[in-house]
This record gives sequence, C-alpha cells and structure tokens, in this order.
Amino acid sequence: PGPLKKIADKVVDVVQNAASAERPEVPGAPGAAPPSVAEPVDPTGPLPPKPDQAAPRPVTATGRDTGAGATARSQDGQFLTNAQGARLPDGDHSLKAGPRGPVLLQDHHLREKITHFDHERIPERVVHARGAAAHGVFRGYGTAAAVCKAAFLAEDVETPVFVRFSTVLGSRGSADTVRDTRGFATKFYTSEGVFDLVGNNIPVFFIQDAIKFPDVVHAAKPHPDREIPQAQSAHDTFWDFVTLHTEATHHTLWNMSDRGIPRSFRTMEGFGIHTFRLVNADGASTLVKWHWKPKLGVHSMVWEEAQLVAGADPDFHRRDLADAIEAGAFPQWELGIQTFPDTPEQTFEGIDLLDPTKIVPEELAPVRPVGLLTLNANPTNFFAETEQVAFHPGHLVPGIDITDDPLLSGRLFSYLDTQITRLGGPNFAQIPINRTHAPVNDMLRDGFHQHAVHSGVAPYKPNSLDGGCPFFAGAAERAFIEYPTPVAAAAKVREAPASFADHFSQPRLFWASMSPVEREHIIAAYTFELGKCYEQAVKERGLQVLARIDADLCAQVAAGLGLPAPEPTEPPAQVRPSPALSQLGRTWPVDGRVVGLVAGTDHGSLATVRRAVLSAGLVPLVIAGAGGELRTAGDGEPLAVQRTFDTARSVEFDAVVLVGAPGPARGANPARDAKAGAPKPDASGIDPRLVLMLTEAYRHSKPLVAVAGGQSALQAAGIPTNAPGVLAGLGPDEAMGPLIELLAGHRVWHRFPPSSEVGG
Ligand code: HDE
Repeated sequence: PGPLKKIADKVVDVVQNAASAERPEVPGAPGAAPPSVAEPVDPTGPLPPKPDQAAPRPVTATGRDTGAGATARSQDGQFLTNAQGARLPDGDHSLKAGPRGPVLLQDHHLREKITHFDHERIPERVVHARGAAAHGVFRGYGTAAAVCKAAFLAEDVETPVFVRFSTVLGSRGSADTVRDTRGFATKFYTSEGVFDLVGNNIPVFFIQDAIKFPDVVHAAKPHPDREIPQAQSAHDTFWDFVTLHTEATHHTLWNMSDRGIPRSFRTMEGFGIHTFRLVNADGASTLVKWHWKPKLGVHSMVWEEAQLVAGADPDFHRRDLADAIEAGAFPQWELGIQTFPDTPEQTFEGIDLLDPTKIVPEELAPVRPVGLLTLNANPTNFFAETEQVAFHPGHLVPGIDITDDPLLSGRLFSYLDTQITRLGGPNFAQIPINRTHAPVNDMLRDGFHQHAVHSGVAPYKPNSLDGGCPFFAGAAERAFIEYPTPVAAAAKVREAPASFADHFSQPRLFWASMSPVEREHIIAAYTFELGKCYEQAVKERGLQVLARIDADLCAQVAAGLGLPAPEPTEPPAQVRPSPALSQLGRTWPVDGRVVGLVAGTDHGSLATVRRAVLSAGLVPLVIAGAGGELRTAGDGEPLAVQRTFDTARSVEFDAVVLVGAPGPARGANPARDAKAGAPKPDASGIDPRLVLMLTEAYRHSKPLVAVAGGQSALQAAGIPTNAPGVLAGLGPDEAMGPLIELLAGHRVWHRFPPSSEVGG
C-alpha cells in the first residue's frame, strides 16, 4: 500500500480508537455502544424524492419529451455519477500518472467537481442577507370580501406560502440576535399568480423616498475602510446619517426599542409599511396597511441576553424557528388590514398615508383579521429554497394594487433588478421555490438558465402563425388590471409633499405610548449605541434629535454619555398615546416556550414536572452538570440530559425550574469555570455554573421555580425566594399553574421596578 493508503488507515484507526475509548463515567448512564464510523457498503436506493428536490420537469407544457426522468440531475439512482449521469468508480483520488505522479489535465471528473465547487456561492443579498425560512399555509377568513376580490382571501381558501425572516444589515454568516430591523417576507402561491408581501417587523422606514436607500444602507453597513462593525448600527456612520436625516428618527426609535431585539421570529409582528390599495369585485378602491399579528404576542430579548446569545448561539432565531416547526409547535400569525377611504388627499385623521415614516394608530383604525398563516414545514435545502427565493413587491394579484408612495415606487424597480445579479439572469421565476402555482404562458424567451423548452414559432403578439395564442384576459377572466388612479396634472419636480417634513410627531407618539420598562430599555439602547460612536459631533447631534422627542429621554441618555443635555427646541409633546404600540401588559398563549428543568437528586419529581411541562404545550429541556441519562426510581423510563451547564446558558430558556435538592457539582472544573465567568464554589457546594445560570435568568426577569427542595440553589445564588416571579417550596404537581401564569405575561417585569416608578 502507498503512503496515502497508510495515512488513511492510520486516520481510521485513530477515529475507531477514539470512538471505543473508555468514556468518563457518567452516573446513571448506560454503557452506550460506540457510534459506528464505517461507511455503509451496500448500495441502497435514494431516499424517497421530495417534491422540492425534483429537477425542473424536462417536459414542459409546450416542449418535447427528452426521455429524461422527472428527478434527473438531482438525486436519482444508487450510484455516484458525474453531472451527465455516468457512474463513477472513485471520488477520492485525482487521475495521476502513477500514485506519486502529477495530476493529469485530462481528469474531467476532477475538473467538473472543482469547477462546480468554485461556483457554489452566489452574491448574498445586498440587504437582508442573513435569513431563515419556512413553508406554510394561509387560510382566508373571507372577511376582506367587501374590499378585496383576491381569490386567496376568500373564506377557507388555502394557499401554500413560503416565508423568509431576515436581519437587514449583517452578512450571511452574522449573528441572529443583533439589534436590527427584521424582514418578514411572504410568498403566497395563489391560484391567480404569486403575491409577495415583503414587509418588516417595524411599521415605518428610515426614508421617504427610494432615492435615499443607497445612502441609508451605506451609512448602516460596516465602515468601508476596515469593514467593521458587522451587523450593528452602533457606529459613527449610521448615527451620522440618521441624526442629519431626521426623517429616520421614527424608525431609529423603534430600532432602539425592544422591537430591535426579538425573542424569536415567532414573536414578531410584521408590517407591509406602505399603504397599498385593495380593489373589490365592483372595482372600488380602498387604501390598506397590512399587519401580521403573532399568536404568541410580541416578545423581545433584553439587551444583555441578545449579546450573550450572539456569542453562545449565533443561529438562535434560525434554530428556534426550525425546532418549533419540527416539534409540531407551528408558529401562527393572523393577517390583518387597516383600511382607509381612498380620498384624493390620501390622508387619514391628518396622517399622510403615502409617508412610510408614519403609522396610523390602531386606536384610530382597528386592525381587522382576514386570514391565518401557519408555518408547518422546514425547507429541505437552505440554498435551493431560502437563498434562492426571490421576493418582489411588484408580484401582485388581481384585487391588490399599489399607491404612489415614493418609497414603494423605487422598490418596484429594485427587487426585479437585484435578482438578475443575485440569481444570475432573468429566468429566476423558473427556480423551483419561485415558481408560481398558476399556469404560465408568457412570451419571455431565452436568457441565462432557461429551463423551459418553448415550442411554437411566434413568441410575439399579434401573431397568426401560433393561431394568435396566447390570448389576453379581461376582467371576467380575472386579469390583473391596474386601478385607474387619477394623476393630477403637475410640473415635474424633485420635492416631497409638505406633510413629509413632520419628522417628530410620531416619534413622540411612540415614546409616549411606551411603558416605563420599555422606556428604560430605549434609554439604555441609545446610550449604548451613541456611546459606541467616536465622533463627539455625532453624539451631540444624537442628543439634539432626542431633545426633539422627549426631554427626559434626552437627559437620561446625556447623563449616560457624560454630556450636557441640550435645551428642548420645541414645546413638549402634545400627542395621544397609542396603547397598542406597547408590547407589554397583556397575556398570551405559552405554546412552545422553553422551560429549563435543572435536575437535582429527585429524578422522580423531575419526570413528573417534565410530563406536566410537555402536556402544557411547553418545551422542557433537562439540564444537568454532565450529559448522559438520569435513572428514575422503579421502572420509569430514564431521562435524557439534553443540556449541560457547559452547553447551555440561561438565555436558551424562558423559565428555569429547579427540581429536587441540587446534588454536588458534577463535571465542574472550578479553575476553568471561574475563567468563564462562573462564581467560585462556596460552602454550599452547589455547581457554580448553575449559580451563574440562575443569576442571569433572575436578572433577565424570567420566572424561577424551585420544587421538591430545589430552593437551596436559589439561596446559593443569593436570589430571594420571595422576589416577584420566584416560586419556591412547591410540590412537583403544584408548579405548572403559577409558572404558566408568569410565562403568559412573557417576563416578570415588576421584579425590577424601573427608576421612573421608584421616583428616580
Ligand atoms: Fe427591501 N430590498 N428595499 N425593504 N427588503 C431587498 O431585494 C429596497 C424596504 C425587505 O427575504 C433587496 O431580493 C429598496 C422596505 C425585505 O429575500 C433589494 C428600498 C421594506 C427584504 C431591496 C427597500 C423592505 C428586502 C435585497 C427602498 C419593508 C428581504 C435582496 C426603496 C416594507 C427579502 C432582494 C428576502 C430585500 C431594495 C426598502 C423589506 C435590494 C430600494 C421599506 C423583507 O431589492
């Protein structure tokens, strides 16, 4: 055998020895067989093909059958082949002149494999590069019928959807929990064509005119010299721009609020932002704003938590979405509409409906539910689906039309344009995830990556050679007919309407609508972000902007920055708060919330609590000092340890339940753990990593429950057992009711009254 073979054998030996080596003893863990490292040798058939793995059908409606199977070119047959279907005898060695000789240029298999690999990456999205997606279904309630004729909104019509959530600023590999706006883009595969609702989790935007988009994105992206910071707005160029360009104030304020750090994609609202137009069966027009309302309520992280997660689990939101769907806890949102009469002014209660930096408070125009979105399947392949999906606000169906919002107009150009670079040509609508479920009979031809085999000789109209086909549809055949919006005679100008100059009334409204806890978070966020700027002038200008929102907000941020607070330049806010803007103060279903169950010595109680957590629709995760299984008394099933103090931080859990008196620290290494931030073990002997977990969860206002003697860990962590949201001394059957009540309010915010409530 040649030297390479010897090295390969050695590697196999090392791997096999490692697998069978004695493992450190885990009390209670059965002697698990070492995992097999051998590759299966018998060819087996491929897994059953999934619909989205199928290649584009070689037979199109108009093309000639080439004889190839429907799944050819993806995953078919038992053997490894090249791209042309020829079977290959070896995938590990290049063709060489002897085992030690030079690699031959004639190795077409090597060249094909490496060339394909060299071209595996496509440009990431210029914004919203980092994303995660899921398949689902939308069911119309029929409640929009009076204002909208779109078929997918009719009662009980079910429409397949694909939804992609994203952050705006970061690159594809950036962390999920950064402070940023989130994209919430939905593709409805309706019977009348694709409808894309390409929205965000914040209902207003930084700019009022698309021509400013490159400016705001250049300012917010990393600095062009060193390309830092990644996925952050806490830097000079961002704050330079948004403080000079004060129409960004409203969106920036939302970003600095808890909306900028969602707990989960599942707990975000979504907004179409712009005012769109609905058209009903009689051809009448109504203006509309779209809303997605999460069944689980709007819930965010606290800032320290978001920062910890960005390091401990940068894929936190992506994982949360996929895990929830895999576990059957399907996330749901109601689609809602706020409707407004289509008057010539296009204003409602004095609010300019064409200004995308303005909301219409729900108290003035209620959000009426028109359908239910359920995400029920994870993508099969990230690249094929999540990466290649192409959204476009111009993908509209009969019954839904646009308005003259100047931001929307620019988007209608941009999204088609960007796909041509990103997806390599104009035929991206033929990529499986982008294909409409309605019949297509266009006259678009050729271009890169053309998959259709068009027949006929006359891809033009009028024609007689193809019998005049295809024909135009009229309203009776449900054609998409632009609403005949009147356009006032006017001179060409580069100007905005006068009402667009109001940049502060709505930031004041938002601030006035926040609860004390939410205000405290906003103050901390501005202090952090402006504090990260180096330029004194930028910080000072930031304070001048805040002074125009609220004097107290400005004074508190100024104190944090160590700068004088500028005098307010305008009289104090005269606004009517909108309670609907606050995300606190209500209760929501607890489905799918994650409860960490810390195993003490009483495994019987642990099994009881775990069962109760599961049957309440929550997700239990059993945590112990070391991995393995925990034996319960009698014949009970052993409990698998799902997280250890090394693999989990408190941030993964919505609540922590201590079950049974904690045993002595297992798997702890005081010297190492102290370096990782855990306190030193004290006389109690309780694992310091558990103490760290409890203090974090306490600080982040999460419910803490101690059953069957678990309170000694709370005491070791210095947590008062009578503090709000801390329940101690309960039996294993008593804990669930109070825990669910606490979780329904999302967090125990009253544990730490904000300074404004205690006279600070
Ligand atoms: Fe986008 N935006 N955008 N945007 N946007 C893109 O399209 C653009 C805006 C939004 O998951 C790009 O396919 C302009 C508002 C989402 O694939 C690009 C303007 C809102 C996504 C683009 C805006 C959004 C994008 C980049 C100002 C909320 C991700 C890649 C006129 C209503 C969609 C792509 C996905 C993506 C342009 C403003 C939401 C370059 C020019 C306002 C959710 O076309």
